[in-house]
Amino acid sequence: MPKDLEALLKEERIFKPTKDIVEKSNITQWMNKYKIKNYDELLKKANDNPDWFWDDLAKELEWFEPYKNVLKWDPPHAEWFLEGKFNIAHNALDRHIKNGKGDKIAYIWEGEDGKTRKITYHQLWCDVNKFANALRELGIGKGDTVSIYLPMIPELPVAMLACAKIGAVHSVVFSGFWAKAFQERVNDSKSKVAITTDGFTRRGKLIPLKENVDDILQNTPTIKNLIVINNAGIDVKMHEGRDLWWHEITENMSEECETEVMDSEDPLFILYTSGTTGKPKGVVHVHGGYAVGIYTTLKFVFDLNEDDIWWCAADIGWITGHSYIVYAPLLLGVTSIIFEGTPDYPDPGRLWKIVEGYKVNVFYTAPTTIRMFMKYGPKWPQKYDLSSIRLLGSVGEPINPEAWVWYYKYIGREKCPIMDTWWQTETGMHLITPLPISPLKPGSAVMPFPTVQADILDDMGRSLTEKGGHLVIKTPWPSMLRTIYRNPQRYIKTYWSAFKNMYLSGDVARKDSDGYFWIQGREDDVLSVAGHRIGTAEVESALVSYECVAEAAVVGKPDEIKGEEIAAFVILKDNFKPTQELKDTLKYHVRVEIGPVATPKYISFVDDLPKTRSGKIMRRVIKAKVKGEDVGDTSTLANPEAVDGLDRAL
Ligand code: 6R9
Repeated sequence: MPKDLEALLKEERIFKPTKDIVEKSNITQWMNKYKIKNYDELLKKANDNPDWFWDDLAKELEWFEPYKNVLKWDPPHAEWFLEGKFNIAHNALDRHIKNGKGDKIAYIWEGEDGKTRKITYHQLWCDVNKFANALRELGIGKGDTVSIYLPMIPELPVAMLACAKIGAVHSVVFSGFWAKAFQERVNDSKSKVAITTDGFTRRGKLIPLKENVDDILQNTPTIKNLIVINNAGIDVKMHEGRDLWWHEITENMSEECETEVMDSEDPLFILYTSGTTGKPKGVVHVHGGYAVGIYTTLKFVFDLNEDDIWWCAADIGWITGHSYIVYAPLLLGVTSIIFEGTPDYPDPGRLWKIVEGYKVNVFYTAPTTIRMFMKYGPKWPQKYDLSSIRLLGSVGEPINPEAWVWYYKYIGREKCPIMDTWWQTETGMHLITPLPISPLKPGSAVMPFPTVQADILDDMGRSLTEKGGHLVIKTPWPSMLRTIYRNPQRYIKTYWSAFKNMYLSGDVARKDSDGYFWIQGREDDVLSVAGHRIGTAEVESALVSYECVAEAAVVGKPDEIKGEEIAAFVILKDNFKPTQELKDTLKYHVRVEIGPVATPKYISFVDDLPKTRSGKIMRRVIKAKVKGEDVGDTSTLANPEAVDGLDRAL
């Protein structure tokens, strides 16, 4: 690490926010209302009375009919804002139009090629209403699922909000996934309509999305219509009776659309996330509690004010984009950036140029991006005026202290607190996070958000301090997942079976003697590649689906920039030769099956894989080998000699 950063890290282990930041913050204003003097008192008061806390904030949103109770907690099922009538789209759009804020800019969109569009709340509201009407014409209504497979173009939030408006449930699939992954998710969600685009460019290269989707639509029996956005302007074949152009079906639609009155607990969306075994899990979020949770966290953690320009540089295809690009900023009525491109294209100054150009005030990204910029060096951010930035955020994986101080120094100019927010697709909102008033320790996500009680447990359920253990959440929160779509048993088994009435996060973490949380990573077999969660099982099954592969084991290999890279160990069927060409073919195969994010960086051919006597692959042993660590106890292995084989392959 460079000397100046080392000094920064050593000298100030604790970074205290300035008096000015503390006094002006939304959380302080709110605390003043209740005469709460400091952070400790806030946590105590909120934890003692969570209903009071959430009730107060829920009232800042508009309910068609008020809820009767804040919470019904019947573990592992929570219901929030019971019997309240609500719609998130009404709160994100109609409420602002009614309050005369229609001319305010909701989104500043910047395309990969530098094109820009500014979309006011009124324009967004009209676009959403027109598309919502078009969906209704196609017979889509309350409770129907719609699969959305789009890059970061303005139609993506429009499509999501239109679904919400008419009570349909959206299921967005990240556009970086290959169509096969889309097929699996469409079938699991039983969607009636799918939405895609003719194509888009990534690093200047054209991705013909519609053509890829055509290949899989023979295998998605529930789909009646495919709606296509004319984005890249390329020639595509439209299937008579099935395919419809977005611009044609919206053309004559009314700009007004009646909002479906939903129950607080009605589903809003499904978002698939990788699990340890088999199929991805369809995490279900609802209208009421989800809205209140993300609204509150964006307001208090990222401290947004009326005039702020907010930039969450994630993809909408992941939960971070759902919560903090699409819904929460609109609920708060602020202006946000949507950026279609990649951070270092056409050069590593791209993000900083956007910050300078639009005078971004609060900026949120992932450690993998910061580590990439560390590699390019400070000269890139130094070319631009970043003085508009007031607060920074990090999400997706643990931020190592080196990256933290780099971010703090070169992007935050040693002035901006960094909100290292820990949360998950399942949690919907930040759960362990600093507030702008918290003293910070680089690399720690600080403490649970008010009302949330988290703990670190050993296998026996005993609370641990200063030791790594299972990170659990002991209290319900409004935007928690309600179930796994069409698989309620899996919901219970995955999250609520390890410890009674506690949510098992699947992460390993440590709590220090000051009560600060340090997240260490996933404890199951989910990889985190550049902040994307990828199940080892998914990559393995893609590998095994190739004709010459007998068996495969996938582990994460630590990587300075991406956090982890995928390393695959493959046993070939007899008669197949382990060649470099075959390695490349396998990489390509996984790419096609799942998508570029899941492509293994390393492939090694082995004769055997270490297994338990019950036949389970011991990924722990393989992982230790990949990391060059001691493999530990191998007495439970059926074939200890396989470990030596790994050595030869590495
Ligand atoms: C929001 C999001 C969730 C997993 C989670 C954990 C890791 C997220 C983190 C973090 C350390 C943070 N994670 N935020 N680890 N510090 N601030 O990323 O959701 O895609 O579901 O991933 O990401 O391992 O369990 P999701």
